[in-house]
Amino acid sequence: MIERTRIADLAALPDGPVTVGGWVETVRDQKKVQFVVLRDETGAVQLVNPAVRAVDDDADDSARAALTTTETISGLAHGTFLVAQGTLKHDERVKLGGIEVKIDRLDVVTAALPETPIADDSSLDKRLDWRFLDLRNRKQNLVFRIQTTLEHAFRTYWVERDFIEIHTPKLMASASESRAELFELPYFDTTAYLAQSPQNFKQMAQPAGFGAVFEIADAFRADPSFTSRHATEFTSVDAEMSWVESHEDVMAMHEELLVAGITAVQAKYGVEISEVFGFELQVPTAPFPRIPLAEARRIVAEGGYDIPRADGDLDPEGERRISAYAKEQFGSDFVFVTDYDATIRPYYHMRHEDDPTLTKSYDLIYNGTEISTGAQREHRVDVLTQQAVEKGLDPAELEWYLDFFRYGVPPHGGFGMGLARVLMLMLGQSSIREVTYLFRGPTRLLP
Ligand code: AMO
Repeated sequence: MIERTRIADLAALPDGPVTVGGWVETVRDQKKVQFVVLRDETGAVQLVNPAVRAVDDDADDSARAALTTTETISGLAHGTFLVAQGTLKHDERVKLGGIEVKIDRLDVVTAALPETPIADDSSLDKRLDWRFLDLRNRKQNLVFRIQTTLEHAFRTYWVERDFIEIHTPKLMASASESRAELFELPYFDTTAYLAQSPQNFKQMAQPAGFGAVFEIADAFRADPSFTSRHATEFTSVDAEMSWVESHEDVMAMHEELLVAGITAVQAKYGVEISEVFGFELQVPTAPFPRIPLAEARRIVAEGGYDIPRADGDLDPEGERRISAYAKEQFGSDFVFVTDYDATIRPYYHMRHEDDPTLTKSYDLIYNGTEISTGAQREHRVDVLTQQAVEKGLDPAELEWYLDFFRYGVPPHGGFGMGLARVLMLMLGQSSIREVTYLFRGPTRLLP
């Protein structure tokens, strides 16, 4: 490894020799002194160089080297990667972190082209065209450090409770959710479909005797829409567990998981989030409020908004309104909307014993937008088959899935949650494109 001190670690060092490496953020080339703001993955530091603009013919080697360094700095393009050796000095007057590095030697590693294709005010689409440059921004960098911590905390929560991590195939012989939004591809002499969700295979872990499982992996939806919350490929955070008595057990695990995740993010990045995003990240407290869908519809209607389909799901405006209600009434950024009508839920959701028109299911809404769907599953194969038929599905095509329920299976339930949606809503961003490493949508396959 090339030896260097990470910029964030400089502040803890005493004054003295250091080596730093990173890319050029800004250059201020004054007559007598030059300043370079150098950034690496941890932060930024000011490098300073007393400018040597000319030397006499009989100048010694060190004077000539100083001239070369000055000329190099004058020619530095934004984005150039370099390594600088120098002397660290703590100085309260330096705005950027109270430290600076006086350059002794500077080596350009790779020079950038002089014109940077994007600027801070470029459109989101343009920034995504140049995502590798866009990601150099402190804000984007922070998003992905937060994502790492969030996923790690989710995994830790599950691993500590003996959930098994699974990796289900993304090439499938049939649809995992509905036949809409399905990507189809040639597969030797047959057709394969990209998994819309690990739904079938995380359920398979129940008759397999795994008890409880989770997966964090890609899911694909051929969704032609251009909303701020839809992608054609997204990271789905999924869990499924045995022995649930109702969707209530799934919600209880789900809210604990989110509290654990956001607590970890707040502990590690709370200060930086308030610096960079300008707000205090709120750690939620469990239990989150639960509102049955029928009541949610009534609350939203009483608030003066008519959901387009009176017997349907909440539309985005309905979600915003029920979320605002939960915030106002319960002080909660999260709300579970429960007990969806069977007509608007998949056949595999279990229905209430006392009212088969309703499912034992929920959507989780966070700061105004749906982030997740969960449910207890129907594990009785005769009921499951009947529900599939009612939905117009051909049981013959589902035989491989129905087999999971024919050789003994415990009652079970779980949820799927879009990782980018959680991040977008946690960080108050306007689109999942901002918090997805490389977004995929109907018109975006590059980079
Ligand atoms: P559902 O279809 O509601 O449920 O998806 C679960 C969650 O996945 C995210 N999501 C998306 N994110 C970005 N772009 C998309 N096109 C997209 N589609 C879905 C959302 C959504 O809430 N099998 C069930 C889950 C379960 O019951 O376990 C399912 O897939 O955050």
